Amino acid sequence: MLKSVLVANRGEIALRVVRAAQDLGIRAIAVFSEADRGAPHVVAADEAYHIGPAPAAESYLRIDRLLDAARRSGAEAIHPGYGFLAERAEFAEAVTQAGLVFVGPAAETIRAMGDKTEARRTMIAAGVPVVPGNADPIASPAEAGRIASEIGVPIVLKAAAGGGGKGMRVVEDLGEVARAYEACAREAEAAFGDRSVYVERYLPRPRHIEVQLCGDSHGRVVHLHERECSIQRRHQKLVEEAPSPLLGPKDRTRIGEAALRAAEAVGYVGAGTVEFLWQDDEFYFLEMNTRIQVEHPVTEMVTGVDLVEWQLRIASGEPLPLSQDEIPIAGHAIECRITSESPFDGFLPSAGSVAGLEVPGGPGVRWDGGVGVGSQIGLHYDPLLGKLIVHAADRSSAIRRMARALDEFLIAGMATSAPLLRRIMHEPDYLAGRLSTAYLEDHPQLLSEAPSPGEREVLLVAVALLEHRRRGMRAAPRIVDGGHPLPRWADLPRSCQPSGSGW
Ligand code: MV4
Repeated sequence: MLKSVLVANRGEIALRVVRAAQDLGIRAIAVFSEADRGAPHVVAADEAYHIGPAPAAESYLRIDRLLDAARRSGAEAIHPGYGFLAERAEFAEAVTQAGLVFVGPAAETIRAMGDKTEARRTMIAAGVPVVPGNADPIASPAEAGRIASEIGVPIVLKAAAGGGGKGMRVVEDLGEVARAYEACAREAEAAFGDRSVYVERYLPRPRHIEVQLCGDSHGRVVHLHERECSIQRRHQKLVEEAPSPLLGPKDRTRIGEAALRAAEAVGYVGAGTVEFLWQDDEFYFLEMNTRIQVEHPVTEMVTGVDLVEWQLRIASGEPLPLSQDEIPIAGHAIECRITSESPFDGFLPSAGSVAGLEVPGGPGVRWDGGVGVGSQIGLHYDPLLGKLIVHAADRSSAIRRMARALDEFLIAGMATSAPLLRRIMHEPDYLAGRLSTAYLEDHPQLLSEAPSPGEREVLLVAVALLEHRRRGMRAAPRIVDGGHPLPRWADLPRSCQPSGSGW
């Protein structure tokens, strides 16, 4: 087993990795930018190294500074988390060349899956279904037009070096293809330094289902079933669950086996995910993510596997702890992402200081957070504050439990996604499992402003209640603001309550 690992990340995932390492008796080494002094991942780690000013380009993205911190700390391995450098082949390569263990797949695997046309060709060769289209980069506008007329509109043009929806262009009209191709290639050149573009048939309302994989360095691969990630906004997921509510046992087996073929085709080592689009009883390979993902906890809750522990065991050269038939699904799990964005203001990022934080608890509730009271939430990094995850026997119990946990959850000091998530947990289509990647566009009422909740009043009550609970007082509080008694949380009009009729 590794003895030490440097966590090249911040926020909730850095804390998540620190905890998993410490659970295994591995010394956890944090790094931090100027903005993250005293952050929870830093406090929790066994050691921490300053790597530069707040901007990520001068800290968390600086390979030289990370390697220097690794050298100074004597770290044996580097865990990249997600985002930042997690899927940069040159980082994995630099880590290995420095004589350290990269907790993730080989640099060549990262590079091969980062090129979306190469990934498509690999999957076709492995017998994994891909969206109809072409697998080679398109050479000219004329060729784009020819392929489009073969497969028919609508089509989507994608950057070979893209992924995650960046540089995607939907074309509805054959006459527009050549111009769209030029624009897409130009954008791809500017964004990724690579103007290669490929074509797929466009699926209008697909569901997004992904399969979790783990491979060890002894040639074995298992999958840990699927996650449903259809509720998203501009490619940022909001709610994820496992298993997918609309997959029967037969389809579950089909998609799991396809994901295993994908992993075997690239000799996958580490934790990874195969993303599929699902439409009309068919599924199609989309991308392979060569990292631990934000939504990994829902898989952990239904399989009982600690995926970060597995990553560290795999990186230590250990065999996979379980075989495929030892990984059943038990119950249902849901994750809600709490971000510092205002859902009723076009998801405007919201900055501020965390004035109060009340984290839910009780049976089947998990909070993977990266902030504490006093944390400054700025605009330098991703807005993810933490993730609320619940597990229950079945989907409707899990939804009720999530609604309850969201009611308990309280963060004061900035706008968050929590009110929107509460609404989703009561929305009939969500309850019925009628999900698609167009869910939010199809339910615009969820994004309309709450009926005059008296935001300041609610906030004052929240902060006062937090203070009350912090002092360990039990009696019902009488909260007074400027001489006027304020209502208790439970006394607020229903429209002001997170779980009230207005939500
Ligand atoms: C698509 C598609 C429809 N048809 N490809 C967006 C993220 C990137 N990984 C690929 N994406 C899509 N590719 C074809 N041929 C629709 C999407 C898409 C999407 C995919 C997954 C999750 C959310 C999405 C939201 C909008 C569009």
